[in-house]
Amino acid sequence: MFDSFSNRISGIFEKLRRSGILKEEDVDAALREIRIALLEADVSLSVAKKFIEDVRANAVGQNVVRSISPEQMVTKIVHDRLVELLGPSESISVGAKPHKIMLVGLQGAGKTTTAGKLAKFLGKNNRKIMVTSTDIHRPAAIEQLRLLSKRIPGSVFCPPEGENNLSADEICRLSIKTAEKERPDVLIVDTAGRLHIDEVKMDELARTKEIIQPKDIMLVVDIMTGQDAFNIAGRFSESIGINGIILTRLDGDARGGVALSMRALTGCAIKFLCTGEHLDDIETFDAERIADRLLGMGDVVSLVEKAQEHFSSTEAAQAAEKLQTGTFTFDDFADQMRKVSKLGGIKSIMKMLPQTQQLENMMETHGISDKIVVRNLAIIGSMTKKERANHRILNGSRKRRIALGSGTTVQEVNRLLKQYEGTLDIFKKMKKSGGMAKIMSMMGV
Ligand SMILES: Nc1nc2c(ncn2[C@@H]2O[C@H](COP(=O)(O)OP(=O)(O)OP(=O)(O)O)[C@@H](O)[C@H]2O)c(=O)[nH]1
Ligand SMILES: [Mg+2]
Repeated sequence: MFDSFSNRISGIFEKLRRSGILKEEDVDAALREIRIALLEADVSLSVAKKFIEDVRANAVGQNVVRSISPEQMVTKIVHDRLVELLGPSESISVGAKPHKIMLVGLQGAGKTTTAGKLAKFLGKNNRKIMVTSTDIHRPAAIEQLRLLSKRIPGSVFCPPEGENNLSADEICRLSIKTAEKERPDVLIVDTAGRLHIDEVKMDELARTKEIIQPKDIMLVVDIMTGQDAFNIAGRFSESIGINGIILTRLDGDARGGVALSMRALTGCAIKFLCTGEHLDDIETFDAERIADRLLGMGDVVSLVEKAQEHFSSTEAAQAAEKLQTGTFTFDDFADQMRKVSKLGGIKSIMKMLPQTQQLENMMETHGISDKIVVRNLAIIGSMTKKERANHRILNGSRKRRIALGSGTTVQEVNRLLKQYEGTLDIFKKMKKSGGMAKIMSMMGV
């Protein structure tokens, strides 16, 4: 979502880098361009203006010295101001049992999906999670969340199956009663969405708030809403009070200005970012990290965090060792592909890395995409152990047998071979550029 903004900013810094000693007109020119980049990213005018003033004041105040590279200096100042603009990085700190969280927002903003994601996210460390939905308005809305919650082991769902005719208030009261019995660490309450903010909706939400007494009321906002997001936040804030915002659909092509302006315009902190439809597509809002991402430094930290959930450091060490010694087999390749899928797919990993465009082009050249991962796994599954250990023995007849066994074609088997070799190539290049080494070292390898 921040791609074009981030590319522009990197371009501006690149120019500064070439300019040697920092002169006032260089900074002025850079600031003008940053201002345009902010506006193009859909950041509101007042926020962009204030941002540039802050950066300028700081740049002047710092009395830039010749020994520091101008680009480093301005990057640092812009980075720090961005962190400030984005707001404090505070997600939810789970407090006294049960920590009650209520989700509100317009129709289709992603509340129910987010309730499932939050349940999974907060359910780590063996926390007991209870999930409830008061959405009696949309048919099957409660069922939608019940199905999501089934994927969170040990979670409790209210209302129980078969209790179909309860009012929103009754569901709230039943949830409180159930929570007293089940004693969950966290209770997540999903509510109904409406196309527009109206009195009836607000009344119902106010009653839900009254009965549940949530510690956190999170407004779920689709980033595609654009500038209107600020009005929505304002209205919900006035009517029932919110103390955090969760932005969804960051995987789309919205320009990101909403994320940049939200705190400044509403005074309300963003707590989570959602980046897809899967239960794992949620991350805590970390201003430092986003500022890094915006300034083209890549988001290695969040990649590492995600990776750590799926790879153990010994496994990573083994993979690195194999890649270095050239003994990375098809078995390892299949293993990596499965893990990449678990991490949210190739694209989501690429987004977090610096030099993404370059790497993406390489992936394209080598025909690597999430769609064919499944077919590739089938192809590898049809290979013998010997073939998996040494791809060089794959001759025409072996390829035909594998294609037949996996329900694919010889062309696809050939394509996989090319990809496999391409992957080795990419790893080699990443290693050279320091990217892989950095990731590996952060993973404790
Ligand atoms: N791409 C993408 N899709 C998302 C994201 N979050 C939710 N969705 C999708 O958006 C659609 C609506 O999501 P819901 O969670 O049902 O939205 P809701 O706010 O509960 O909707 P109502 O209950 O009708 O008000 C679903 O198809 C979700 O899969 C996200 O971060 N990225
Ligand atoms: Mg819903």
